[in-house]
Amino acid sequence: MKKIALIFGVTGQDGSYLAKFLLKKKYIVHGVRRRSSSFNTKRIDDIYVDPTNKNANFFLHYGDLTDSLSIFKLIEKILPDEIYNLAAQSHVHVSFEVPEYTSNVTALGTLRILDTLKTLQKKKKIKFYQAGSSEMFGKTKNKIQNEKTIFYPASPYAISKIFSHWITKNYRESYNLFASNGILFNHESPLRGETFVTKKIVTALVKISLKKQKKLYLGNLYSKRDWGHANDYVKAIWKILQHKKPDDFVIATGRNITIKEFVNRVCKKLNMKIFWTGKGVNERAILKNTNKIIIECNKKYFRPSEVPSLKGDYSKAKKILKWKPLISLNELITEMVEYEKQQINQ
Ligand code: NAP
Ligand code: G4F
Repeated sequence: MKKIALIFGVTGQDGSYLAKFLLKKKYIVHGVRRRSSSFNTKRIDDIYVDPTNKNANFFLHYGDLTDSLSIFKLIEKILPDEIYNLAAQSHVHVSFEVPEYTSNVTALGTLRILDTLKTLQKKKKIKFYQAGSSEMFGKTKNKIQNEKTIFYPASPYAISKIFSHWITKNYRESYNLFASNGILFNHESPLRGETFVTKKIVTALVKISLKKQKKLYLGNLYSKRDWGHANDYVKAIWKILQHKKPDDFVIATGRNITIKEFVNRVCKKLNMKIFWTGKGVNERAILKNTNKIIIECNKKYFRPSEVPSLKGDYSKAKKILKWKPLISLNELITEMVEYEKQQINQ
């Protein structure tokens, strides 16, 4: 019998990589998409099949994490073996602008799924994965973070993720649900949302190198992030649910660099020679051969509260799940740059 998976957040970066991974593993995959006034399925259009096709193994359903009824009805109808909750208002900076909405989706949405699983557990024991985030460590003083590091959240997003983390643990301990948390550090890909910093930098610098854009505006250049590849990370997500017991795992690369170093590496990849000048919000990057400013900082992109440095210790996942990252940051940058060039040439 084929396993059945239900993915909340299937239209996002991780949802699309996970759906493709599970289809390769011969799962029947159901995904939840939100109603939107414009198409929001571009990341999964390549695996869409007409549901009337008798060989169809990928199905989309309308639903929303703010809507308990849609969640309950979908889970009761599909009765999957595994549920992956990847849905969230996932942008940290935006969470300061819409804190109530972020909490409703990113915190309460998880509770809505878990409570459905509790109600339905006599019908079926469904495994549950919660997409936790390294943002939960926030302003931690620990130089490297693992499953035992105390959380110090610095945004409405991170606080919502901590609620989801603990409610997942609480439902596991109180109702004996198979409910696990991943604590994933930043992971990127060509399919990353356009307003996250790696994608924003790569897209802009490729366009600048081709003279299709003049400038890129950024915020804090000195925060450090531990960046991996989404394709490696969805394998870890799957392994977390295949483990014999529910548990919580940090997924990371164990290395971090600043935003400025990320910019430098992308410029190197594009053979763009730049130098930096100025300080704070006046810091800028100048292209050597033209002497033109191509990067400036803008207050708009600084956050009310910043997470200065994240670096993950994934030794538990390595030991128990036999997982490790396979794609290096330089390989990730190369893939993102090549994808962007192709998009422009199309
Ligand atoms: P993403 O690209 O922003 O995808 C988020 C998904 O959630 C999209 O499918 C989005 O739908 C959906 N969604 C948003 N609000 C919803 C709602 N009210 N009801 C139902 N669905 C809703 O995020 P991602 O990078 O793939 O990340 C996946 C998950 O991992 C998120 O929970 C994120 O917070 C978490 N996470 C990500 C990272 C990372 O570095 N990528 C690290 C740690 C944790 P639309 O397509 O319609 O917007
Ligand atoms: O790319 P970012 O927006 O990612 P952030 O805030 O680390 O959050 C991402 O990773 C989390 C895991 O740790 C996920 F849970 C979350 O859902 C999301 O996927 O920003 C990275 C860093 C920040 O320090 C930010 O201040 O880049 C800095 N930054 C500098 N200029 C910028 C910009 N970030 C954005 N988005 N845009 C800028 O112009």
